[in-house]
Amino acid sequence: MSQKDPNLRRNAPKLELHVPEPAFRPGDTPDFSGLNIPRAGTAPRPDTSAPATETYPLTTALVRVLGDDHRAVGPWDPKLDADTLRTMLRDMVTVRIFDDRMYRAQRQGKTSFYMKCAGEEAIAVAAAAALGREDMHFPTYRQQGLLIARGYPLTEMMCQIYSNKGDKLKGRQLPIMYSDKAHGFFSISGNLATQFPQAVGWAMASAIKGDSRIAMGWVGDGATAEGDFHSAMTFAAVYNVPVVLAAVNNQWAISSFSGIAGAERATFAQRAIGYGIAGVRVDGNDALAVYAAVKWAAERARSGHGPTLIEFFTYRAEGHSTSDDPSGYRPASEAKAWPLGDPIERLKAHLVALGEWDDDRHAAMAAQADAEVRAAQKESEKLGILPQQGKDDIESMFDDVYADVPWNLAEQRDQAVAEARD
Ligand SMILES: Cc1ncc(C[n+]2csc(CCOP(=O)(O)OP(=O)(O)O)c2C)c(N)n1
Ligand SMILES: [Mg+2]
Repeated sequence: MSQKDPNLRRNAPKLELHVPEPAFRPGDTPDFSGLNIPRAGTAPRPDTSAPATETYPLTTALVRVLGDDHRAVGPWDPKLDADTLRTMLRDMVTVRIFDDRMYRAQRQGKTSFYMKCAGEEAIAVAAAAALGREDMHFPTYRQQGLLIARGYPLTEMMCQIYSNKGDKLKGRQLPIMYSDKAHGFFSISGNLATQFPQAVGWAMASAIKGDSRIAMGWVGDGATAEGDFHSAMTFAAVYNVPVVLAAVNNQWAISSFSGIAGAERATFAQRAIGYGIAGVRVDGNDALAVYAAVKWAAERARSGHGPTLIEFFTYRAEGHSTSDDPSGYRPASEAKAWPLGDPIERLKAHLVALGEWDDDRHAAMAAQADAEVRAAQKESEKLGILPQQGKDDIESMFDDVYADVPWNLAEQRDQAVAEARD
């Protein structure tokens, strides 16, 4: 810039940008003592018909039900019976075992890819329990708990992961990108945040048809920075759409920390208020709080009081996927230092405190879940694993795309089949 440039104001302070940096990097000792964690039972529970603006205090608070003594406390206590709590615990344990086995299957070369939800099991499992079976989820890749809690066969999930002969999606989707309409599980899209406008659109259609089913859309903290998040929030507010919108804030988007998506400035739940939408911030490692918040938002949606944005505050305890190594960008001890604990241990301790559970019953339940997962794995592996995938049915790549295969694709197909034969 030349000194004669009239835009150069020599005495004015230089403009600067702020580039967010996570508090801890590899080698640092993570310290979460500065984190504001309100006591369980202290967040108010407004009526489900309350105006959206009245939920503002809930967007900076943290809805927590399970206290340090493992008892349920406060107005958000959903007062679930012991059988429901045990079912949620079993589903969460199954998710974790399933994740561990599929992670290992990837390391053994049986599949190309897998994604765990370690530390986040309570969110999908309790949300599945709180919503009706007929309601529709628009999930991301970290809500496998929805399918498991809805009783979707584990073998079907594994066949999809192995892209084998039992894969209903015929290898057309990345492993773990399930789809099953009958279980209210919309096809997972790898394009982040598409889940929000799709859930809003589906819920609008449900209302237009005079139906009573609602939708629940899911995104991560990183995905809230996508344009789709904002256009969906606008549509949801304008048409008072019967939808529950979940932002799972596990604080990481692969190697980017949540500050890059705006978390240093405001909570993700706070954004709701700017759109005129109800917002709630929830301890995502507290299965009872997750259940209560989803139930509240669903009731609000069903009774014509519109959408809710729920931020589930949690921590991604392991890598983003099998392709990721988090030790390159955060301290290895960070997950252990995370103060909101392990959602499975917390729900287990609650049941024990109620006198409805003990270590022996827990071990027996976990052993049974493990046996179910192993049996499903054996069954699905009979239908093929990655190294066995040959070129023998290469022509199937062209199926189910066009009703009448265009001549140029038919030509390519025949050429590919001929080459595979050689
Ligand atoms: C539109 C789009 N941009 C980028 C990506 C690549 N990508 C896949 S997952 C991911 C991180 C998402 O983080 P977050 O939304 O916090 O969800 P989390 O993985 O933590 O559950 C990114 C950047 C993508 N799939 N789609
Ligand atoms: Mg994230």
